This record gives sequence, C-alpha cells and structure tokens, in this order.
Amino acid sequence: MRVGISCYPTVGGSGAVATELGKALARRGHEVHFIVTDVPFRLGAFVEHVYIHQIEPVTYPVLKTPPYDFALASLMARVADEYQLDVLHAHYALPFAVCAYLAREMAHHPVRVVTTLHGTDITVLAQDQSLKSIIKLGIERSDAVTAVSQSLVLDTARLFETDKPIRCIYNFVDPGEFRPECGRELKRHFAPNGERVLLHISNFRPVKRLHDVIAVFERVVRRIPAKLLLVGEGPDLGAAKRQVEEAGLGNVVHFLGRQDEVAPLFAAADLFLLPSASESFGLVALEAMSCGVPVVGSTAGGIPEVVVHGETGFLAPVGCVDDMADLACQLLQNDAMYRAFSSRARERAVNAFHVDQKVGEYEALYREVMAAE
Ligand code: GMT
Repeated sequence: MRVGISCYPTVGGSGAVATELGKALARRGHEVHFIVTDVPFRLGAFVEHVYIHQIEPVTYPVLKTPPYDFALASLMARVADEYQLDVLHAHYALPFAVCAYLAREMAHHPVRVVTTLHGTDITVLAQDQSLKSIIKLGIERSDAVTAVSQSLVLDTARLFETDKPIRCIYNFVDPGEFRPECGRELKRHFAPNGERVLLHISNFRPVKRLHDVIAVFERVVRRIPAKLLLVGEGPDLGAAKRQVEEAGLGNVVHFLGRQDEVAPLFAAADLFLLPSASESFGLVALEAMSCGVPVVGSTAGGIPEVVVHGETGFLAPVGCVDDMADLACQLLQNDAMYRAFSSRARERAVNAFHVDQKVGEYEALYREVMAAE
C-alpha cells in the first residue's frame, strides 16, 4: 500500500506513534510518505520506502498569518496524486483530519482518509466552542476513525455527540527496543549506592501534574533512599524547579531536559510516575512497562486500560498523592511483590501492545477503507 502520514513531528506521544507506525509499515514493504513541517524526531537513520515531504511556509506581505493549514492540504493532495496514495492517515483531528478531507476533495487520485485521535484535540480543544464544529467535521468526514483507548472512544462520542463509528486501536511498543536490559549502566550512574530510581517523562504541561510527581517523590524519599529523574521541558519546568528547591530535594532530583533516546532511561528506573489529570492512553506508561518498570499513577482516562491496578502498577484518583506514595513504597519495599509486578508489566506490554499486532490492525483497517465503495 501507499500511505501518507501527517502528525506533529515534534516530541510527543502522537508524533512517536505516527512515526513508529510509518517505520513499521515501511519495514513490511509499504511505501510511506510523511507530510510534515519537520523531519519526525523518532525517524532516526534512513529507512527504505520512507519519503519525507516538508511543507514550505507561504509568506506574503498582505497575509497577516501564513496559511499553514491550506498549504498542508494542498501538499497532501499533490503527494496523493503524484504517488497515487491509497490512504492519508491523519494523527489528530485538528488540523490534520480537516486538511486530509480538503486534500481528498482536491486530489484527482481516489485517496481514503483515516484519522487517529490521540486525546488532546478531543479532551482539551473540544472545550473550545469555536473549534468544536471543525474538529467534528474532521472526524465525521474521515473514511475511518480510530482512537488510542476505549476511554477516548467514549469521550469523543460524548463530547461531539457523534455516532460516527470509532474503532479503538491501542498504542504499541517495540519490546526489542524498550527492554529491561538496556538501562543497567545508566542505573549505576544515577543510583551508585543502590537507591531506588523514580522516573517521570512528559512535556511538563499542567495536565501532567508535575507538582504531584514531586509531592509523591518527597513522601517516598522520606522512607526509602531514592532518586527522581525528570525528563522533558515545558511550561511547568520553572515551578517544578522551585518546588524541588523549597523541599530541599536538590541533591536527589535530576532535571535531564528533553531527551530523544529514552529507552535506556526507562530501563534505568524502578518505578514510573504518571499522576496526570487527563491522559488518553499514556504511551510513556507502556514504554516503562515494556522495560519491566511498574507504574504508579492516576486513574485518569485510558491509564487503567494500560496499567492494571494491583498487577503491573498501582493507580489512585487524580491528586491523591498520599495514596500514590504509600503504594509506591509498598512496591519498592517488598522484593517479591516488585519482581512479580515487573515481570507482569513486561509480559503485558509484549502480549497486549506489541508493535506487530497493532500495525497489523492498522493494515487491516486501510484495506477495509480501500475496499469500501
Ligand atoms: O501527552 C501529551 O501532552 C502529548 C500528546 C500528544 O499529542 O502527543 O499525547 C497524547 O497522545 C499520546 C499518543 O497517543 C497518548 O499516549 C497520550 O496519553 C495523549 N496525551 C493526553 O491525552 C494528555
């Protein structure tokens, strides 16, 4: 098949999923065309059958704002015609599904639009009435729509009052890349005296509740020698640094900034913290589990579909930092329990969220839409 993929190529779960999907499709012999603003961050070395088409920003003195979305739609249509694309796969309703819909109208070659919803466009942008109708248009005019969790399927139907069928295709992980063995050296570096390593990776937006990550750690480190690794950058970075300083935790909390290669960091950790206020899936939780790292987090959104409470981690209601800290300590202080959680976490990642399985589900969906009248 010939597939066009559009996504936010910068750091973030949706960009990671879209890029890994494209690479996996290319490895299976499909032709993949990324139609993007920048080269996707997870693309890595040259991959055969993968092509990149970058949008040229249109600037002209009378245009107060560059017409980015129209340039994207036009480029999608051009690529669809030139490379005879079978499918345009939009990762996010806004702007990508709407642009893909316009491209399908413009293109001469019959191309199908598949949209994957990742969460932010639904749970955050849908609150903005001025965008709600256009997001709904993107969803309803797609030939097929998927969401990354059952929770997001239900939220979308409820928030948009739409009866458009939405199929859940869970996010996935490559267990060959995210594996427990790849972090041993790094672990010795961060925890030379056998401290427990807690990890959080995100874009430090308020929805991630970075304040709770630090509050949980503060309670844990009072009882267990531990280190906290904070990976990422974003609007709450400054407040997090102040919180760490005020709590006198400067010597046990490490801010590592944005990192592109995260598998060794996951594998160096003993516990991953994800106390988000809203999370459609939590790809980072899955990547941690694949490295044999149990997760302590909140029950928000799709997290309980990934992390099984009492088996691969512990979950508590959003904001319950005392409970999260108690559960983290229970796990870290009981070796037999920890080992069982760690191996079940790895098993669940491999058996329920394997990249090959999920890419197969996307391939089947592409074939369905191509066969439909
Ligand atoms: O979490 C973010 O803020 C980034 C966002 C994105 O668009 O990349 O992540 C969303 O998509 C990921 C991939 O499907 C999911 O794993 C995240 O849970 C989801 N984030 C939210 O729902 C807040």
